[in-house]
Amino acid sequence: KYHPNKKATFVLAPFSGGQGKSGVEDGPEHLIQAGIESQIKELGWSTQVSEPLKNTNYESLKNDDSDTHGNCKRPKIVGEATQKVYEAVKFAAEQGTMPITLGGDHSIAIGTVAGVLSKYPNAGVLWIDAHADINTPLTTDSGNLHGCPVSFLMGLDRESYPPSLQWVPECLSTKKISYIGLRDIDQGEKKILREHGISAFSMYHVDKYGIAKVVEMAMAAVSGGDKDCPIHVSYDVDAIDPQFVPATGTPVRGGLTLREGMYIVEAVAETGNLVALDIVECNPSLGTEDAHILDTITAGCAIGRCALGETLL
Ligand code: Z70
Ligand code: MN
Ligand code: MN
Ligand code: MN
Repeated sequence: KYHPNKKATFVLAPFSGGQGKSGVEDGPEHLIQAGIESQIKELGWSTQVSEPLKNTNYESLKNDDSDTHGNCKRPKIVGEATQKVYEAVKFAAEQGTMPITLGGDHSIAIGTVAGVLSKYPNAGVLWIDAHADINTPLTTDSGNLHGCPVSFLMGLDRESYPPSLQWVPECLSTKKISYIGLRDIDQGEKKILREHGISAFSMYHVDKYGIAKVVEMAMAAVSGGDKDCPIHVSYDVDAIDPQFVPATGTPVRGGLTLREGMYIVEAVAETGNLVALDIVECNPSLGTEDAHILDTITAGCAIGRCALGETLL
């Protein structure tokens, strides 16, 4: 529906400043090396590559201990990098292409979601993750900004934002997001989810209803009755169980099977309403053997292919 011409833009976001572990900045290169772009071309898409963080030096700036604001770690580089990703995703969407952003840690979704919503203001967001990533600068214990992107997009606790993130538009309504795969949520986050009545399907719901029903309910929740509602999928690979996706910063046992993880994006692809995809938190440095890295990267590629229609007949 939204992409009859099948044009996609790979937005590379090799950024790790939203959390402490290095290596996640190598995710985009590994996914490209593994052939994600050529695989999607084989599905009939034409592709281009955008590198908004090229010639930046965030990995060395990561060691600047003075870059803090309250409890938040590295707000300056997160603010700068996400703004660059925002411009690139916005431009790709305005050109009528599907932005496929390869992370990097999940803080970059501040840029991707804001960019997509500037082109499609009524888009719904499916946040596929073991974590809710909805801490605010006031609730975060870790200070890691990859645990906070959703709250910045919603403008929660706005008065607490570091100056470098005040550019973020308050663009995401609490009614336009639904989570799938949750199983590791902080107390402060639970309170936010409850108080705002945010749609969320944990692993408990996946077991109770099955993945097909959960995806149907999540899409209905963000679409508000509009069968043509554009959908942005922000996919943290740690939603999938670490037995399939071990090389990620915060593995949590009891996750989605690889097939359940693929089904989610297959079902979105089937609607024709997908307008953007993020694949984040692949960290090749955290594989303790080569098979861990291969499994993780090939799962990332599979998510991309399924979202762009591989398994539709
Ligand atoms: C925790 C925090 C998180 C990913 C960890 C964890 C957040 N709620 N997200 N790994 N991908 O630090 O705020
Ligand atoms: Mn590196
Ligand atoms: Mn996560
Ligand atoms: Mn995440």
